[in-house]
Amino acid sequence: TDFGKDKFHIDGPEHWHKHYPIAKGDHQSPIEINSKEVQHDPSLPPWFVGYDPGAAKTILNNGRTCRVVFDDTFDRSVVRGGPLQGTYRLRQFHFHWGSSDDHGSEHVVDGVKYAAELHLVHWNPKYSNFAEALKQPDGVAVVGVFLKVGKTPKPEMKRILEAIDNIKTKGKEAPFQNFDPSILFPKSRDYWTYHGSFTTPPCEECITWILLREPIEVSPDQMAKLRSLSINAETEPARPMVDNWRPPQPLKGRVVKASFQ
Ligand code: SG4
Ligand code: ZN
Repeated sequence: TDFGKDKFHIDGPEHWHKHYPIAKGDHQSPIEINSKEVQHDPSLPPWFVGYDPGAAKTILNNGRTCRVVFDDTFDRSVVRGGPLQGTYRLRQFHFHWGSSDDHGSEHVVDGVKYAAELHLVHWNPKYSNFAEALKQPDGVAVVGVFLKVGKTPKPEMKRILEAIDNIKTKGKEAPFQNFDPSILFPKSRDYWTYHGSFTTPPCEECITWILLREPIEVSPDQMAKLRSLSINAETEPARPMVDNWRPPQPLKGRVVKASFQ
């Protein structure tokens, strides 16, 4: 794969900077969160989403992840509050995961790698479109949710995991409608926030990260279902889609803020 474990692979994260110099920039993601070094900021407001289930459009396998895409032609599904100025529009969500339960997340918390990480990608509509937004330091907001493996399946994951059967191989896309992704959130709205980047090339430094402290729990079967996706096209030899995470990048003096004590 292009990611995580194969760090010395010719296309791996260690090599991205040769084509995308910003991959060695000062605001790269993911990072390791060290809870002893984060700064509690009592002035950080709570964050809110208003997601319209009707904005969900399709689910697709792009050979790197599975992604659910939303209509973002107007302020239909938005996140606001927290560290953000104004509202940001939901464009898509996707997951990162590992080949086994002991790794797979991109952000690492006090040395803990979760089995997977959900990213909900939103853009700032004060810029004319997504492509313009990702050239701006305040262009994009990603809400990150950790997935850990436990006994209890997360029923809210069911529709996504069922849809996976229709997009097993690279390039497949299927309708995915009437879905409000806020059903995937944990109970607590506590978060860490910092300024960072996309975790795939070109790794633009345009993201306000809102990382939720509380992980959601999924069952081993549910994790296995994610790993049943393939990075190959239908006619090619089977290669599982696993370890599509980038490892933590240097903090370079950034201070992570916490909304909670
Ligand atoms: C995944 O590869 C998504 O499929 C990409 O979405 C996304 O890139 C990329 O992750 C990086 O996003 O939240 N992990 S991340 O930093 O959203 C973009 C698409 O390629 C630009 C559309
Ligand atoms: Zn991501």
